[in-house]
Formats: sequence, structure tokens, C-alpha cells
Amino acid sequence: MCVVELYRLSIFVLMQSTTTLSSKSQAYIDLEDQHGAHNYHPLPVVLQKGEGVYVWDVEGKRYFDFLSAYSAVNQGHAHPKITQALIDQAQTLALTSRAFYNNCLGEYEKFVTAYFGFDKVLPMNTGAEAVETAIKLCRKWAYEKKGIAENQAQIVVCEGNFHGRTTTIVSFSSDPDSNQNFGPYPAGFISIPYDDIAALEQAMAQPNVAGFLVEPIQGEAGVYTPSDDFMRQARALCTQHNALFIADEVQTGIARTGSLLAVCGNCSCESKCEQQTATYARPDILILGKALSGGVYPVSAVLADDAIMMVIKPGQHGSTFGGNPIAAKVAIAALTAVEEESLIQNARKLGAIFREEMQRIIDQNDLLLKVRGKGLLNAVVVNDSPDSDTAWRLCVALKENGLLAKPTHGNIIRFAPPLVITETQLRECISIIEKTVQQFTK
Ligand code: IF1
Repeated sequence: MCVVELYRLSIFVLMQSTTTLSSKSQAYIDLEDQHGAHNYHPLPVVLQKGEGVYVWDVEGKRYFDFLSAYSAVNQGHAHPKITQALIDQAQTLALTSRAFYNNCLGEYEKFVTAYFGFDKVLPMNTGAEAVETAIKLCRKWAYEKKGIAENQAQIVVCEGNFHGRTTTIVSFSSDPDSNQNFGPYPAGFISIPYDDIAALEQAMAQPNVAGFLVEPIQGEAGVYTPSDDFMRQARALCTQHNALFIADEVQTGIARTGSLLAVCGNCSCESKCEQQTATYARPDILILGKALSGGVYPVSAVLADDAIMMVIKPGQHGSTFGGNPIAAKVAIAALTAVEEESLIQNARKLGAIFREEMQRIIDQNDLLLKVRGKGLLNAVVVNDSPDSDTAWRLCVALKENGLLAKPTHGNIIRFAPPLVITETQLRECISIIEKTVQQFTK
């Protein structure tokens, strides 16, 4: 065993030792440990049921879910209308493949394109597949419309990005865990620092730039919220250089940040965001996933107007499951719930309360450094080195007190509850966090 492995093992043992588990929970954990690949290191809790903002473990203990399956469950667990849509369609017709038409897909395509204001949608299943689709679409557009010479197209990306796990996507990740020893990698990506408009300007001026792929808020990197103007300036630079502005809203989209899309900015629309507000940095290609289904089914999508989307012809891209009847019905139900339940407005209002209250706790305690985020996608930075296990142990303590959250990148904790959370529930959660922070010793 090498030194690094030994170090990792000792951290692992340390992490495990901070919580006590019943033999029932331990049995489930052992089962995964023995038979599943070790590509995750979950918090030691075994969940078996969910409803709204709550999940229950196998002991029957109830928790507030402050991860929402990485922002997939924006509409809350076991949403009655979304679940019903799933059941009804599963009992009728689950899958046809795209070799035939089905009676659900067109209805969904009309609905989702109107909802987000684009001519066309290309349905896929996972976020990574949708990002791959956007990359392929961007390149094809670059060769066939912009006139870039074969195999020369470059796509600008940002350091600290997270766009998924495929070989192409991890090739331009700056996280060594994500991309080490998965090469060789494809060419065609230029990386610039996030939120650095000067660097973007320089990159865009290089030859053969086809597009700029960006997360409006970097989730995995620790909920990095760029300066107010970054998205709009990026949009303008793409227009100026005839390159495509590609927004990965897999995590930030669909009401999470207090607007329909994070690129919408602070528009003050009533039901859902109007497409043409002054703060809207309209992407040429919009990538959605996660909450597009409310988390009950893998549904992702790429949206674009005809001038871009129509470069893809029959046989040039696809997926066995993409656009299947269940996905179509589930996505309509999930997007309808966002509107019916005013989740955009709720996320914006409660997000402001959450950050204000976190700031109050931070001011009274030196365990936490700062809070940042937008709507109900927030993170708290723990006042310790990124290599410390403080954030992890704090999450274990939060779990003991009935709230589930996950550390990201060492010393940052992401807080992202389902958007159906009420103000009373949120204030209860803030009390749990405050109590846990007060009890905690580094
Ligand atoms: C994992 C993070 C969240 C995403 C953006 C595409 C995808 C994701 C902006 C790919 C996925 C997930 C995947 C999950 C962890 C998670 C994550 F911590 F890694 F960054 F949400 F915060 N674009 N994000 O955030 O979507 O293919 O997974 O459907 O463990 O990989 P996917």
C-alpha cells in the first residue's frame, strides 16, 4: 500500500468513526461496500422513503433533505402529480425507441420549447449526455455554418467546471479526481479562469472558436457565483465573435436559483421568467437535466433555435431512451409543478432569508467563514483548510440533528433543499444548523 492510499484509508477510518450506526444500517452499507464499485463515499445514512422536503432512513428517523439529489428533486420527493404521470405512462407505453413515433413526444416537445422559448429540443437522458449533445451540435454548427476547417473547432470552457463524467467532458475538467488516468483525451477545448471576462475576451479572439460552454454558477466547485455581469458580457462576446453561448443549466436551471434559469438574472416575472428581460443572457444552446423530471426519471434536454439545431440530420445523433413516453409525460408534469407551485418565487424569497440567517450565524461563530449562492443553491465555507475533514464532520453532526447536506471540495458545504420548502420549515432547518454549529468543536 502506497503512502497516498494509506493517507486516504486513515481519513476514511476517521470519517467513519465520527458516527454510530445500527446494525441494520451497517448491513446495507456493507452490502454496497462489498458488491458495488467504490466510486462514491456517501454520508453514513441509509434512506428508504421520501416525501416533500423530508427523507427517512431505514431506522425510521426523519431528515430535511438539503441536497435534493444534487438539485434534481426541486419539486420535492414523491410529488403526487409527477409520480402519477410516471405510473400512468409506465402502465400504458414505456419505450418505443425513436425508430417509431409515439403519442407523447410531440406534445412534450411543443410544451418544453414554449416553456423555455426555443424552436427545437433534442431529448436525452442524463446531464452528461446532454452536454455531449451540445458539444457535438456546436462543432457541427461550426463546420457547416461558421465555416471552420475540419477538426479545428475549439470550445472555450472554465476552470473548476463540472459538466459530467464522459471521457470528453472529464478531459477538460480541472479536478484531478475527475480526470486523472482516464486519458488519452480529445483535443478542442480551451480553458480559462471562471468569471474572468478579460481571459474570455482573449480566448474568443483566437482562431476557430466555435462556442463557450459555461455553468452560470459553478456548483461542484463550491457554488461560485460569478459577478453580476459575467453572463451578459459572455453572451455579448459570443455574439461579437459568432460563437455559440452554451449554458449548462443542469444544476442551476428550473427555479433552483430563484429564476427559471440562472442566466435569467433577477427578472421579476410573476409565473415564470419572461424570455426577453434586460438581464436575460439568452443562450444559443441550453442544457437541462436533473429537475426536468423532478428527479423521478432520467430526463435531459438540449434546446436551440432552428439555425443551430437543424444541422443535425437523421442518424447523426440519438439515444435508445431519449424522448421516451414516460420521460415526456414526467417532464411535462415536473415543469407544470414549477409553475403551479410558484417555485421560482419561493426559491428567491427563501434563499434571501437563508443567506441572511446564515450570515447572522457566521457573525456569531468562527467555525464558518462565509455564505454565497443564489435562490436556494447556497454554500457555506468552513473556516478550516480544504484538506481538513471539518466540513465532513459538520455534515455528520447535521445528520445526527436531522438535516442532510454534503461537503463539496474539502471545506465547503452545499445547502440546496427541495424548492417546495416552506418558510416555517426553512426556519426550523436554520435552527438545526445554528444548534449544530454551536455544539461543534473542530
Ligand atoms: C456525480 C457535482 C452536483 C452538473 C452539471 C452536468 C452534470 C452535472 C452542471 C451531469 C451533474 C452531479 C453528478 C453527480 C454529482 C453532481 C454534482 F457535485 F458533481 F457537481 F450536482 F453538484 N452539468 N452533477 O452538475 O449530469 O450526467 O450526472 O446527469 O456524482 O457525478 P449527470
